[in-house]
Amino acid sequence: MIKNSRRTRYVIMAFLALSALFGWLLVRPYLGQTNLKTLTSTAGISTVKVPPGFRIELFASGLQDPRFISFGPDGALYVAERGANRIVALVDRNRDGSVDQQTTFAENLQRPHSLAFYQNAWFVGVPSGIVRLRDRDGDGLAEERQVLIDDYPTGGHNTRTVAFLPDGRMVVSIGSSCNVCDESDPRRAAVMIYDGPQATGERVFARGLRNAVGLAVHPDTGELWATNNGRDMLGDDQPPDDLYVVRDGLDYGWPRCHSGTIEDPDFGGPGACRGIVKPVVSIQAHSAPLGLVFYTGKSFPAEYHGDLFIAYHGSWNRSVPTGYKVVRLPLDGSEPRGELQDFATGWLDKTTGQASGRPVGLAVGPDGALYVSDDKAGMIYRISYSGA
Ligand SMILES: [Ca+2]
Ligand SMILES: [Ca+2]
Repeated sequence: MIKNSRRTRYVIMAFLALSALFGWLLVRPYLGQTNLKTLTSTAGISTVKVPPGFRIELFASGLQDPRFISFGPDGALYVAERGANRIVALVDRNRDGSVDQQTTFAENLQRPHSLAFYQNAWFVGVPSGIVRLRDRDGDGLAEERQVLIDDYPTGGHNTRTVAFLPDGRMVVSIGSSCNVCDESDPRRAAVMIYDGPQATGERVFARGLRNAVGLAVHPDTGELWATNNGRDMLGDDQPPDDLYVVRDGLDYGWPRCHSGTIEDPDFGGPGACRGIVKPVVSIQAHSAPLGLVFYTGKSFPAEYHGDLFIAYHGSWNRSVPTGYKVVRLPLDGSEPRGELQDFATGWLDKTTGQASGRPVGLAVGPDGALYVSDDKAGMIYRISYSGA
């Protein structure tokens, strides 16, 4: 009797162990993928307004400090998930406007902020330099990792934004170490340039850019455009943040001159703005313009084609908060055709001064929609046009 019950117990235990093993084998391939559908909530976008005919929906949520975003040739949206020290790839398999597959492309990266795809590899900006990642066998995971640059000065503004010019030269923007000061390292408050994706031939491309977080190449002219965050502690409205075309060898003024015309009270003086580049447009001070993207899609109305979108992260030190929105600059080629205008607003509650989200990165999808990352809400939004 005792013997029989012991045998039964062994059989049950063996059965349970085998079941657990088979269950694990069945589930294992899916463990790297999260079904985000179950995590999504529309709470963060219920207050956001877009122009008539457009709609905004939640593409992804539950991300940790998502910064810049970029579509890969595989159609996945790659995200520099800074708070998780990784790059994730998001795929909308059933094309319903929200993610249903998330895979980790690369992890154990030190606070990645930017990423750019060039010649079959991703180039990622981290505070200390640039890392090159490549998925050699096409399984969605980067097994090849090369630290291209690892000697950038850290501290102060610590985002490093990487981009490629049409001729294959690599550029990286590096912000200042301080609000306003004389830098000892010429790589600070500058855009650096390299001969190509191997990061050789480092030199300063443009200087005097306090914190040019956003870089984008104009699709027709090949010019490098940048958003620049102006200095603080000169009041609510001075100096502006700016949008620039960044050209080789030019000086954009910081710390002596702001926005092409404003002499700094501490570092400026007569003649401080002589020879300093003027912005394409000036932006309300403390808006904190970050990501920018030229609209190269087809699904928005024709008047939007070739226009520029800019994400304003929003102010941290202004008496009345500003920013927290996505704006549009209508362009004819590279000439503004009008003023900056609001495109997506409502992350800032103007009565309480509280923000529900902070736009950071922008990307135009293969579907022509505009994708917006939000590092406060941990979300990515999709803005599409369906007709008025
Ligand atoms: Ca989907
Ligand atoms: Ca791989």
